[in-house]
Amino acid sequence: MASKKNRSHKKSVRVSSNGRRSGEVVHASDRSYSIADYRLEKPDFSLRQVRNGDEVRYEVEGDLAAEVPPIRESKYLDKKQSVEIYRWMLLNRKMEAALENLYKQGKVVGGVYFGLGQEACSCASAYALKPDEWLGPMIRNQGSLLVRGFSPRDIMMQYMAKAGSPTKGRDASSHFGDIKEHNVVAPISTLGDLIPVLAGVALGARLQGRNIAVMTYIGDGGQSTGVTYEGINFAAVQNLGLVLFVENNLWGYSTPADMQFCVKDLAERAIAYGIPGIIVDGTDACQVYDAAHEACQRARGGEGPTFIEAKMMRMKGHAIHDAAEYVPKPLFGYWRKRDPIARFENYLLGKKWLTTAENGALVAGVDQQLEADREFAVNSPMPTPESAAGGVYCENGCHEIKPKYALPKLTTRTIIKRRSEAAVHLK
Ligand SMILES: Cc1ncc(C[n+]2csc(CCOP(=O)(O)OP(=O)(O)O)c2C)c(N)n1
Ligand SMILES: [Mg+2]
Repeated sequence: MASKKNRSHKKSVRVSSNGRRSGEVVHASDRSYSIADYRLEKPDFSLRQVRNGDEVRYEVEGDLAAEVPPIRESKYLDKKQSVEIYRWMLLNRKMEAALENLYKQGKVVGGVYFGLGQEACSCASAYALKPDEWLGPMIRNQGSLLVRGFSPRDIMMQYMAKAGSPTKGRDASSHFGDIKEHNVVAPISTLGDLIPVLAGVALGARLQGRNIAVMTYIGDGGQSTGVTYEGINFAAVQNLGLVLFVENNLWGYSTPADMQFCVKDLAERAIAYGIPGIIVDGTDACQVYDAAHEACQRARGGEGPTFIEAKMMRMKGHAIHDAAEYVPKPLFGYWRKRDPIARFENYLLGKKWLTTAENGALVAGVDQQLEADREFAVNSPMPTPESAAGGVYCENGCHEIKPKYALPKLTTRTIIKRRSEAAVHLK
């Protein structure tokens, strides 16, 4: 991985406060950073924009007939864990199918965003966190929310703006979290803004004497924002336990990744931050989990952030209103063959970690749970008009933020004392 070399490179060069280097000189030829790549195949195609008068369309070029690779054996997952992840992925997919139906029945207020094709990335990554660690999901990470303990019922009620939903009907989309039980920071729509927030959570935990892993996500489009750079850089220089999944699903709205950035792999950007970068096949739950687990372990050991690029394809439009007509059809065919759930299911059956009968029972259990949650959510009440006036200002001390792990090691008094000592020293 890139990190060790980067860090030793940092040590060998003295940099003065004005940025001038002194001492040992590092030649470009000495730089031998590398990015770990866990994939068993490297898709080889690119998109080209074709203009015909006012009409703009994309054409795909490359090898779309390649065989689907096997799932890469996990170094860490046992049978029970693997089956659990598989179940989360199924729940994720089937819950989104239920949401789509609810939308078509006119029961959803607002839009619906799907993570179709990205279930392995959401579920296997969040599965690597410990319960008292933190997650900041984005819109496609409903699977991560399920793994963190939100129920399909919570999510369905949220989309239908029901009184019992996490935001009590105030938001009809994914803007909810829970800082008390699930340790989930609500998604921030302004792309990239979650990254410094999660870095801040890791910093807060450190001030309380704990190195924890904090995980968040950004897309191939969103990673171009300035705050993405600021957030990762902050985490890097502060050595904070940020685990960042860059979900390269090949599209940001209707912009193909090929028109969003020029680097071959987004993970290469890790080199510029001086942190480890890893590439995984985002449709392979084992690769996603292994990379997430290793990054979490680094975070817990105080070794700083990790940048993980997960490659896959967004298998629907940006949201339910977008039919994704601009995506060349052969691309869907290619990625459908790499469906993360079907691949993982075949892997588990082939390994005899799941029998056909067990699989049938598991699928039926997921269907049953979803049907019960859907019924509950559909039949639960909308908020009363009067309730709109409540919950705006603090009514019961809920704004009080208590330390999660311990009291900060540095008290205000110590900081003031140190500052005044420093001031004396300067005089
Ligand atoms: C700073 C900022 N710019 C633009 C937007 C509008 N916007 C919302 S989602 C989106 C596309 C994001 O694409 P990507 O990051 O690849 O994520 P994906 O939708 O593929 O998961 C854009 C441009 C925004 N929310 N924030
Ligand atoms: Mg994208």
